[in-house]
Amino acid sequence: MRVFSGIQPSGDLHIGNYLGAVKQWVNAQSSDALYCVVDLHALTLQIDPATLRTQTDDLVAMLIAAGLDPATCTLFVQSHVPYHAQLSWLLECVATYGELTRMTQFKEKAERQDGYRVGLLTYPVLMAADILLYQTEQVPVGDDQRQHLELARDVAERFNNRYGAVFTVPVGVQPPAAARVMDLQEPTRKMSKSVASPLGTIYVLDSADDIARKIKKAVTDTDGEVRFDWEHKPGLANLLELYSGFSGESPSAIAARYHRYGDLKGDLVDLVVTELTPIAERYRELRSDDVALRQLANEGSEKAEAVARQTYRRAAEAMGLQ
Ligand code: AQP
Repeated sequence: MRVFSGIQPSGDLHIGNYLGAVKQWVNAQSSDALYCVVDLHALTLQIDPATLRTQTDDLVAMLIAAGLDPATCTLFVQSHVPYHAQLSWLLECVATYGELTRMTQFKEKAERQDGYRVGLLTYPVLMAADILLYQTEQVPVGDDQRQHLELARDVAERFNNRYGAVFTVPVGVQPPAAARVMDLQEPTRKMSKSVASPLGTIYVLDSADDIARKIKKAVTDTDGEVRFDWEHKPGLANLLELYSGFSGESPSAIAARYHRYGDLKGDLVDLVVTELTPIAERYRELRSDDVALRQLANEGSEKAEAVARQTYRRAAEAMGLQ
């Protein structure tokens, strides 16, 4: 089963990225799985060049620390493989303007800034290219990527109908729990790298004290009853989803074992700290050797490029490029 997914080096990894995406990637890793640090996507928002370079290294180290083994799967950096940008252009000539302006993330992000870049509008096409280049069957992603994935499927089908069967049509897969982790202070808003929310976001590299403080201050409600109910108790439901993401138990079964919010929060702190502490330790070791880290990423990029080249050539030829 060919698996592909990507993550932007646009800030520190938070537990939404970890549970929604990275933990699934670790579970699905095999010689047929490719995971990518999508640095081209990070250019859609303002980012200092030195920061982008550092954050790309940080993220490669973090993905390995979280459990990806570059000897098992292919771990690489998107801009090292030029076919992503090249296929993206071909697919921009298949996708429509109407499709892109309907993307919810585009509308939300464009609203937050004046003079947004064209890349903010077209980046779902680049994401389609990322996926389709590898003849991907499954894309493990968080729930926020559903709409973009639907676009990748539509573009693949349209291309295949118009020019001949070149692309595998991928399906998205979400984890059973924590597919959309919400901000701990505003549980109706997604936990996010690009929106600063110091108490609402738990980072994988947070200290045990910070994790405890953030979970203990997480917004809940005043009725005091522990039950899993997204509509009426979003703060508590978010904590139960997090608990489920870390423990594997279902949110309702967890809720049934607790009578007090404080007890649930205390146990959740222990679970999160126990899982994240070794990842942070391993990350610091890996990050202390830049040369080895870049070597690993370069090896991954070579493996990825060999696959991408074949698909790109087939797509270009099908469209009439010589
Ligand atoms: N809150 C979340 N809960 C579950 N999964 C999430 N993901 C992101 N946020 C959550 C998943 O993480 C993967 C990588 O995401 P990304 O780096 O491509 O960036 P993003 O979706 O743009 O997430 P950010 O950076 O945290 O937030 P925004 O959008 O505000 O910039 C994806 O699989 C994503 O689904």
